[in-house]
Amino acid sequence: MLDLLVPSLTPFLEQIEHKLNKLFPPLTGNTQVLRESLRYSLLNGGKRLRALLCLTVAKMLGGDPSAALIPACSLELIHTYSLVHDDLPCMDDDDYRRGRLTCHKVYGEATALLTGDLLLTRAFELLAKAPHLTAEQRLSLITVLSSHIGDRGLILGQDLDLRSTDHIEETLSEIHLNKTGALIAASAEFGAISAGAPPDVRTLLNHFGFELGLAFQIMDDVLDITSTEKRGGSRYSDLANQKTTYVTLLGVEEAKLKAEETLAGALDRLGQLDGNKEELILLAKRFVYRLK
Ligand code: GRG
Repeated sequence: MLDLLVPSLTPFLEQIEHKLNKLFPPLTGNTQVLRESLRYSLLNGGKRLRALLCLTVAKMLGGDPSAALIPACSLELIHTYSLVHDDLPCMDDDDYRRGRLTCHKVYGEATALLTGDLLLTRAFELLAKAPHLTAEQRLSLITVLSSHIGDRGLILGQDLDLRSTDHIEETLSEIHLNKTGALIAASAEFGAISAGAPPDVRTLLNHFGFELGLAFQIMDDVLDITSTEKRGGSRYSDLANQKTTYVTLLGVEEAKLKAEETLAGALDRLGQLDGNKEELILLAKRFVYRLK
């Protein structure tokens, strides 16, 4: 198997988990149920790829790692919000996520809806109050995140996915770039903003993130068919839902090639940056090949 060990990954993962736990400790009283459902959804073994991407980019650009930690955590809140809502009966109607029952299966639909809303709201609150950053950086983070999850990003992607009736590659890549790529692009740009990088570097990392997100999603389609491991939902879930995927369009081998070419395109962009990019390159590969 690929040897893609990233030295900073374990300490970063520990910092992310520790901070998320500290931000959302167990509560009693009238917020108890909501807090339990939030903790159930957020603190349950996600790979934290978006947060890791933010921290790795910030490190690569020479930023203060403590400045990037809250932005990194806010990305995991948004990602979890999208998963909780995506699993609802009115969306993908999934019973399992990260190997256990989905939020609505445990807490009911209304609480799951509110849990997603809460994660979304608290993510922006965290950014508004993020320490070690200037007011301008906080505003940039909020602007980037809102534009990448709204109707020019994640929410648009989900809507296109729910509505799409044609089965062509162009539609599929538009869905993936918005639904998956936008938050990954925001994650890479978050690292750049936290490190105080100039606009051209932010833009380059944003484009890198979109392409990485597309590679990640194409590989997701491949792994849905080929993985022996039980992943987020269930194996063959795309097939069972009769969804158009890169595999149904291109076949497994071509789709895998497409994911690898797209990843190579993303990595090529990094050639325009100074500094040591090794850890970011390894993380991007781990991202696409879903290594823990
Ligand atoms: C409902 C507002 C709303 C948006 C839904 C992003 C999205 C749009 C839904 C999420 C479901 C989904 C299948 C997204 C595609 C991206 C993907 C493969 C997510 C899983 O990401 P991982 O592998 O998950 O990083 P972990 O569990 O490791 O965090």
